[in-house]
Amino acid sequence: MADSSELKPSRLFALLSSSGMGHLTPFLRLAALLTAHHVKVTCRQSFILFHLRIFMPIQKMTLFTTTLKSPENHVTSSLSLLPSLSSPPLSAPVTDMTLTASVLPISRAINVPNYIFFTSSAKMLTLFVSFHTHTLVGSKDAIEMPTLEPIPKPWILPPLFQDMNNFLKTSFIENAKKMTESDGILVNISKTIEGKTLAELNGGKVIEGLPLVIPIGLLPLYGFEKSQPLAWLDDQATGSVVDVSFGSRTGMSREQLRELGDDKKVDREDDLELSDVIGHELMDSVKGKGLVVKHWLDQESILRQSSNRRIFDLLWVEFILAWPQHGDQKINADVVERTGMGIWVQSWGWGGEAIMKGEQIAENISEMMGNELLRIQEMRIREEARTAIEQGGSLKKRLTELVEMWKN
Ligand code: G50
Repeated sequence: MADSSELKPSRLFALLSSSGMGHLTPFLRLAALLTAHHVKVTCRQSFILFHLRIFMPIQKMTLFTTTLKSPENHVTSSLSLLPSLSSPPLSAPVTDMTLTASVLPISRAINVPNYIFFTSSAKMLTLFVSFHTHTLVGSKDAIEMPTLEPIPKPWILPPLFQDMNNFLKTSFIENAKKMTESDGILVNISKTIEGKTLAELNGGKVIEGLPLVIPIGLLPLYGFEKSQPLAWLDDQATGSVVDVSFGSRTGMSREQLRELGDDKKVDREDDLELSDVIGHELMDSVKGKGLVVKHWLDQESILRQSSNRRIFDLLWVEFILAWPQHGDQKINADVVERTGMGIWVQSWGWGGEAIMKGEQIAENISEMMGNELLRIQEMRIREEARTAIEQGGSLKKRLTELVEMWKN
């Protein structure tokens, strides 16, 4: 326990996330951990939705793209106001990688160090920071990385193959080039999971002049992340429940949900009835067998509650059957597979590219569940993450060091 003199926050950290649960969730987890260090943390998303509704044709874009296009208005104003308004004073903003080019000049102007939180894998970071030095033109099937294994072209986010009129591509390149000017890059990953890639990044092998890449993962869940228990789960037999999560952004096509016609993107059509999104047929067919839930569910609480009653210290499901939908997800799926946290069936392609039969999905799930090697590796990673967040563990130490550095 801290003595009372330490309880008054002495410093303020501003965490600025991009939109999308894949960004906001790790940011909130980091914020929750930092508050244990007797500092004040302010955490915001980089825009306010109802502001944007006035100016942007939001129905035609995903929230992620909308945010990419609007940082100047929102992020920068909140960041530049902080030092004059805040007490305690602002020590260091920690900002999302998608905001790098817009926030770094402000941090320089107000004379505070700026850390970037890269909310993806270290492997994706290697692609991100070095992409502008590679060419995608030509017949090669992969982009060669200086010392790492080449990254196959089909793994690269499709917008990066477009010309420079594509906004995601230009922002990707602009933000990546600015990374070298930041004071450090945090990644929600551990040395056990991506030690080699982290060493390459920090050894100057990927790109020169990159600041220190600091692994702060795997970040544990914060308390208020947990959702309400589902009564339905209590009645299911041991080992009989498969958790299928569609993520926060990409809706599965109707075909993929067995009958289904149009593509529906949940973040654009939140106001639709559940049966309109996934179809009456599916709703009927799961009756008595399964449960379809429209609202946000926390996987960890579901799994903790689910019939096999294993104790889950962290977010993880036992294994991940990765099915990348877009963006950085194929590169992350490769990390999942290589480290033995799960499997990735590459031939399934991006979400929506092909319709996968239920049997194929089931086959892969059973194969994964029966794989002893996966089980051993998964236990190793889980154990490492648990000791890292315990008192005196490596994650605690690393965060303490960081906070001390930021305070000085
Ligand atoms: C979230 C998302 C779609 C998407 C990505 C997401 C990325 C991340 C890489 O994170 O690809 C990225 C970094 C900086 C940038 C653009 C993209 O300016 O919903 O594609």
